[in-house]
Amino acid sequence: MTFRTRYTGLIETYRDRLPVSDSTRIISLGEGNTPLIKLNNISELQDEQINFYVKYEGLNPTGSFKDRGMTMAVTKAVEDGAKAIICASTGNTSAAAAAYAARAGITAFVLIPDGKIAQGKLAQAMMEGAVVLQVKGNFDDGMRLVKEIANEAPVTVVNSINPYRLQGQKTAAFEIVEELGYAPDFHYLPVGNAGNITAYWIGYSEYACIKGEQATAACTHCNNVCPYINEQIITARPKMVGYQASGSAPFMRGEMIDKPETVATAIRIGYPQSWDYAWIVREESGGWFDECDDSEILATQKLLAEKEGIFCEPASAISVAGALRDINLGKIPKNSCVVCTLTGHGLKDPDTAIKQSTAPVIRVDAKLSQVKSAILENMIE
Ligand code: AN7
Repeated sequence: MTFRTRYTGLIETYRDRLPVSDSTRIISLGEGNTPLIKLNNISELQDEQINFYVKYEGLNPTGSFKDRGMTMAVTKAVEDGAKAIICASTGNTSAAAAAYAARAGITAFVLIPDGKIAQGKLAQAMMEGAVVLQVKGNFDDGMRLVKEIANEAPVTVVNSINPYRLQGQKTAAFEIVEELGYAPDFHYLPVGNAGNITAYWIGYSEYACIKGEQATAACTHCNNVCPYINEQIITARPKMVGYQASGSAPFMRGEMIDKPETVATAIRIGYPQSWDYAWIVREESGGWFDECDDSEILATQKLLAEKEGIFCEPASAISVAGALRDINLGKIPKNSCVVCTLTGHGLKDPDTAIKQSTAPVIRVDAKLSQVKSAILENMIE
């Protein structure tokens, strides 16, 4: 019997492609290495013969893709001697920041929008010992304050304007390529600040890069010339497709918006921090931006749970909602390979899930006869 090597996180796995040295103390919770699940049961996909996968990032240690960026950002903050980190967050970044700060033994300050953060995320930040500041305003107000306070207090910002975040997050693209053996034709993501779509593009571009050439104009890590590359692993990169919630869709409006609204609170963002990068990604990849309304988001969240047993949070479902719509519209050629990132776990937001569940919970007396009749009445033919 050969035993498997213990998986110790994405920095160890990709250390030759990340800005760490042999003496760096790595702050990790075993993030990354998430499953790429092929969807089988959704009928559109069978009809159109699409090879359709979801990258289930909800299975990271704190339940979202933010862990990939946070292991890197907190590792570097600690290496640089930081005693405290700070972020504004719609919820998932704060949960990840709190966890990795706890792991490192430093303080996390998190600014969250008033009343618009899913319960699971708040519970995480509180349990993990973050100092939670509930700002009377939205994410964009919090982000503005974080940028201002960084000049006034000894705190390291770990929002995705911290370039180490995107370096950690690019590893999701590496994992996909390594499992498929090639890059997908299309990659769909929810877009809030547009950090993640940029990070995936950097990842795919590094794997497609020839030594000494510019990987992508979005690559800030190594002055656009990546020193780590000695092998071109893929020759084609995907078209990157970013979906926004209709009430929070600055990329569709072509300008920042002041009062973003959506049930998908994770992406309730009007001033995306990676605005310029995201346009570069669209341009270089030949992809596009589009939007879905809240009812489409929730219907797809439910579809994924009911048909495939995959429970993601509302913001994550928008990637699949968009891809299914584009497939129905004939935008995706037959036999294409499509990957959608499911950015966060459904357990993050139990309230929204329960509110939209139509199936009644059947109350019974603790009697065999009642359980039996409930079963017989509800058997699916
Ligand atoms: C589940 O936590 O911005 O486009 O403060 O939590 O990289 O911003 C969360 C973003 C998608 C959007 N899906 O990613 C935060 C925060 C989920 C998210 C996004 C977020 P970006």
